[in-house]
Amino acid sequence: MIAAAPPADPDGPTRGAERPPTESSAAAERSESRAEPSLLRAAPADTCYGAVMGEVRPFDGAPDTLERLGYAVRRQALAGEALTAVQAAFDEALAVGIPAGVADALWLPLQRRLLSDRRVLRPARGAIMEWLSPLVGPLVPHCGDICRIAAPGHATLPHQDAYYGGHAAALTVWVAIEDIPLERGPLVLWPGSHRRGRFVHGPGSSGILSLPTDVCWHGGDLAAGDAIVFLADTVHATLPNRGLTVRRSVDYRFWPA
Ligand SMILES: O=C(O)CCC(=O)C(=O)O
Repeated sequence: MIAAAPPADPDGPTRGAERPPTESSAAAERSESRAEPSLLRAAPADTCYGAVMGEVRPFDGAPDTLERLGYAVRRQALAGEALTAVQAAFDEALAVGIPAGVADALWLPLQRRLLSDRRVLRPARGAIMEWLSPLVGPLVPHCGDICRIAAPGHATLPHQDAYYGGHAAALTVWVAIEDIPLERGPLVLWPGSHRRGRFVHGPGSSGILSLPTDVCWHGGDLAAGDAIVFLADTVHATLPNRGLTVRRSVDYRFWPA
């Protein structure tokens, strides 16, 4: 099995986000993450590529594909000061160290601490809503926004956000906070999957139990600030991060107002 992160955890801990880790707090976080393995799960890097089977074809870049394909891409949805502010907040959070891989003891505690870090999430939300509202109508922020650091070797398994408590009408917006070429594990989506009903998901964050092996995914290299909006029933996943360092992204959830 490949590593998977749950797509939405509104209760993601922010506790301790501003306190420097001590040896005892690091030990406590290590045992906490052992106690709740479903928050994030890692698998050996050599099992990567098992989750996203089939081929990955380039995104359809038209602005109006949300209804038809279940997703739409907006290049440079985040730019300038908003992007710089998010990048700076990530840098600050990662000042304690950058996890080298899924087996690095630093990764899960750091990801847990960052999960819903408002310093990272807040600067970009307005810019994202400015782009999205003309496309889909008025929106209100929904719970479950997440700051992600995907360690080398990590991939998120195919799933539908609606399964994890999201309402079918909710929208997710996933934003690359740095350049994320295919080998660094960007988001990929199964176009049209939002019309195939709800798939059976496994326990925890194990994702969809059974997918056709010939799914044609849509994906591609992303640049810092590129955003993808998708419906709660659109099946999505990430490719494994085969890079040498963490990949940074944020994802937001919205309701139609
Ligand atoms: O970034 C990831 O690893 C997964 C993102 C995801 O599944 C989501 O935003 O719903």
